[in-house]
Amino acid sequence: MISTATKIADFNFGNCLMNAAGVYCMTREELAEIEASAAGSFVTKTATLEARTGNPEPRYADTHLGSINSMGLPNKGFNYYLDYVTELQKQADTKNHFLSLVGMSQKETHTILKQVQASDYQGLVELNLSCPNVPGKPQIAYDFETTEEILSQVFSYYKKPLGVKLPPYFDIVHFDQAAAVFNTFPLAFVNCINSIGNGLVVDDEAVVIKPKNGFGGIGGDYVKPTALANVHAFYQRLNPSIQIIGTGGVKSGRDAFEHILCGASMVQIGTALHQEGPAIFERITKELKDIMADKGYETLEDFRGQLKYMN
Ligand code: RRO
Repeated sequence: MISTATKIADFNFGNCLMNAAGVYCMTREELAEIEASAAGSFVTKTATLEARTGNPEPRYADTHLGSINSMGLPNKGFNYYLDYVTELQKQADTKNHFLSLVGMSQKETHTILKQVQASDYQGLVELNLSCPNVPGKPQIAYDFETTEEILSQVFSYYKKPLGVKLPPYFDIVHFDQAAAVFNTFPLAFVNCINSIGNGLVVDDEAVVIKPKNGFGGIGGDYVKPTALANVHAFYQRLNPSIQIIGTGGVKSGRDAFEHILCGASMVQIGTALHQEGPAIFERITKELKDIMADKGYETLEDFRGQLKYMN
């Protein structure tokens, strides 16, 4: 029997595939569609203390090789999502879930996380340190000092399982520096990668999204090599207790296989899910199982992190 089951911290998942935050996760209706699909879990849209409308439309565009977005953190406020995952948690046959959160300031991040700590929710939290699209707010995880400060404060009161969503890094020294920071905290996971921030797509003579004069986060085929590099760089550097979630450029079983080979314990799908809908989970699960069967692998542990180098 070939299985794509996996585990993050103490949470079991029947399948390693799920949505990436931002896609199919803004409303309960969308989340319920992922819950009912072959996905092993869902993550909610990154939520702030208060609801936000986000940036002006059009703010997402599909392109030949992927997507560009500058959504600007639209969400229904963290209580909307906290209530939903807490409600689901009470159901007997429920999956385990991820609640994605960040404040519009450090103070707000702590206000939110203190409320989650005090709540009945016992599931996983993903702290988004990498939103590229809020004008005037840099991606937190590119500033290692601030990242360290936030995480030190968070772990002084937050005792439930928590991971971080990271932006892509592009330099070996930055992989080393980032991993050194993350290794000092009891993180359950890091999720690599968020979209590649502030790309620009041009159609004829114009930008394709309205906010920020067309600048936005890039996803899809463009980002897979960067995503794999980040997954593997952190797999090589992080304490084994910190697991890796691989996100970026997954639209086939082969792409998911490569993320796992590079060290991912769970694999998220963003752009391709937006383009294909929740039926994608069944297709990619089958494709991944077919590859595993061809290679004689029965579980993800048989090949996770086993990327081969040249001598
Ligand atoms: O809402 C967004 O604009 C957004 C977020 Br919070 C994020 O983390 N990544 C992204 O590509 N878009």
